[in-house]
Amino acid sequence: MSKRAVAAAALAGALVLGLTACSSGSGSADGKKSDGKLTIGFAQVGAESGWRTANTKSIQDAAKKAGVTLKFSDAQQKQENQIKAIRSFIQQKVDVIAFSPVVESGWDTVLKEAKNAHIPVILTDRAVDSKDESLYVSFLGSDFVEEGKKAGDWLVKEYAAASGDVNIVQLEGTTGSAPANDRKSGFADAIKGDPKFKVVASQTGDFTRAKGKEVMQAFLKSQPKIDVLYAHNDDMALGAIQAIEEAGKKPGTDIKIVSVDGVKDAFTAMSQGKINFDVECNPLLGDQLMELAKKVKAGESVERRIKTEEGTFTPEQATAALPNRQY
Ligand code: GZL
Repeated sequence: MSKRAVAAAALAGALVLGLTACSSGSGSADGKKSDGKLTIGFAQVGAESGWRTANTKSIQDAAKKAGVTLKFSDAQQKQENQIKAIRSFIQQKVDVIAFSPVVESGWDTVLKEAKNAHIPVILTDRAVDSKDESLYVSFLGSDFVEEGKKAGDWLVKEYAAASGDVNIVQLEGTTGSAPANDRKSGFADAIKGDPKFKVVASQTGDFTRAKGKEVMQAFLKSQPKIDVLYAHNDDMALGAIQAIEEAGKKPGTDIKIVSVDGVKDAFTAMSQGKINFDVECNPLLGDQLMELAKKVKAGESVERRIKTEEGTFTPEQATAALPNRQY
């Protein structure tokens, strides 16, 4: 066969292969993938913090590794955008919907639409306050009350010998979100036994560095004496550190800081003595989510509540962990 004929045959073969590959994923008439591949629609909160970025990467990497088709949306911390994304996933007839609810309330209507479309829902990271437990099959994420308690327990130990008032300012997470509500209540429970601990100011910094800095600047102006900052996440703590330093004070010394998440930038601040204690909140939920979604699609029973493993870090522990910290 001439060279030209061989080349023509090879090109024809490649074209056929290509078309076959494209058509095999098209699925049945209703648009639902029928090639056995799992398709997940994931509605992410946003990209507000180092924790969220690590969480998104974990989910995207895990989907690739598991051969899962991931339809991903970033809601820019707006509930209406998450609801729109969930409705779009219902229209696209995905196999499973997963999301991290930006706030606890206001989900029943759209989750009932998913239920009526026979699309199972998995909650990751944050919870909803719906009374109707049939609206989701499982909740994979941290125990935020426990995280707040760990922060408070550390403070009680740290100030065991102190006699005078310990004035605390609190940077809260996104208003109405499960981590903000629960980290606040867990912390309050841990310190309520000793009247010397006084939360003299508490305001949302919306989990961002910029807002955390802005609110800390206001605290520094309005509060005559601040001994401790309790930040519901590291990004707000890092923003607050900038404000404290610009006010001529030493974070970690003049104002002690206890935070939550355990991201790399916070560990760097801890190694510099600027944050005194960090309660880990594990963002690496991707692999567990893929396994869970595969079981759900296969009709297997799954646990209603799956809590993530996480620890706490002193400056020494954070410094030692820094070189290998993934996020
Ligand atoms: C907690 C997560 C929180 C993090 C913040 O699981 O929802 O949202 O603590 C993030 O950093 O913005």
